[in-house]
Amino acid sequence: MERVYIGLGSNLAEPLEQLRGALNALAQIPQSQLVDVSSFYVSDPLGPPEQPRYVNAVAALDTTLTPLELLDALQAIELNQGRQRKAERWGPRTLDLDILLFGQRLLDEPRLKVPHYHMHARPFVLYPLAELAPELQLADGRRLSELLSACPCEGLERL
Ligand code: PH2
Ligand code: MG
Ligand code: MG
Repeated sequence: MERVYIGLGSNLAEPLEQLRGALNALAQIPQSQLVDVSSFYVSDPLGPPEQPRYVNAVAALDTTLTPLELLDALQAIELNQGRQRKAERWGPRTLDLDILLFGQRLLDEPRLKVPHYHMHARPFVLYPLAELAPELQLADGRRLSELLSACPCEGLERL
């Protein structure tokens, strides 16, 4: 079993319902157990500013799936909830499920980089993650507590 942290985000089509649906779906992934979920947060969009605010959360999942098997399962959930892949970088989306951390693995594959790129600078990832694992140390040696103190809690509201 490996402990995986997954970032959830939505800013289209009833974001709260999108996250609730995603959590139900995460609980059904084979060879896996959904073990914890953070509070939900409303966050200012990172990227193009003319898009709605996001709802974000982080979930902890224990799994014996491989990283790419889990990625396939997460992308299937995104598609099932109406995700459309658009060219615009960081544009609005119905549901985004990102593998943030996968045990103590460091992955650099075309489809998957772990730890998730830029997570160290995103308050809507770090603050919910810290609810679940305040003492966390990333596989690359960085401590979550250090990342948090360098990442102001701007534009983030806990629901
Ligand atoms: N996701 C993005 C781009 N911008 N902004 C917020 N606040 N929350 C997100 O989850 C988010 C974003 C691309 O994945
Ligand atoms: Mg994302
Ligand atoms: Mg994504």
